[in-house]
Amino acid sequence: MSEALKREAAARAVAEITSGMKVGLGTGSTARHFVELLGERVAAGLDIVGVPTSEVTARQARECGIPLSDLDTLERLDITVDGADELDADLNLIKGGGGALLREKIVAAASGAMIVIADGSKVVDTLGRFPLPIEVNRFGLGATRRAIADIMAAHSAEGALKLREAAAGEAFQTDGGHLILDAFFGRISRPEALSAELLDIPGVVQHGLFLKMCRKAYVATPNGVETLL
Ligand code: ABF
Repeated sequence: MSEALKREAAARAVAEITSGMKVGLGTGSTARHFVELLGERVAAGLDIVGVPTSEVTARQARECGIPLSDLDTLERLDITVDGADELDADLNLIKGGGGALLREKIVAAASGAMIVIADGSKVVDTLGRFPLPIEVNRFGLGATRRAIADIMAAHSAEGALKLREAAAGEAFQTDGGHLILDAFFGRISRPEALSAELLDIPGVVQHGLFLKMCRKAYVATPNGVETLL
């Protein structure tokens, strides 16, 4: 999908931001358009404060002149705008392809509303074509892997469970110092049950299923930006 179309979707989200708002700033290429366009509005006088969902986004936001704070100071936000790897008709999401799912979920959960901006290729009938990112503690990785693999089997997963690498032979590390296992389900027919079962595993920190958190999506398509509610 063209960057121009993604930027158009981001512009629709920016239009919802008003002075006085505390705004969660998402991660990824589409969220970057949001940060850049929001920065232009801040330069024109919009009075907001942002909370980034990753170190990458924090750098982008500073470059764009957006005043930043954090969730220790603010506790609650008005709105979060973020990208997604998949979204279904119920606006349930898979996120975490960029490795920021934990802070993204913390920020989204602290927000009064979450808006997703994405290109049309992210819309699916059933979640799971995109591998589900699972953020895990380094301690006891073998036991955690086994527990997740057992759950994948119980959910008829079609594929493997892979440790995400930053480079050949080097494990990717999240901002929080954890690792990510990518679980290739193929399709996830019972996302609520899967979410609860994964979170029951002690070594699982968080996963990329964002269920009932998003209330609106601006989706870029060749025919223009569609609004999903
Ligand atoms: C981030 O946005 C991640 O959760 C997700 O993987 C990514 C999608 O990136 P893009 O907008 O570049 O497709 O929030």
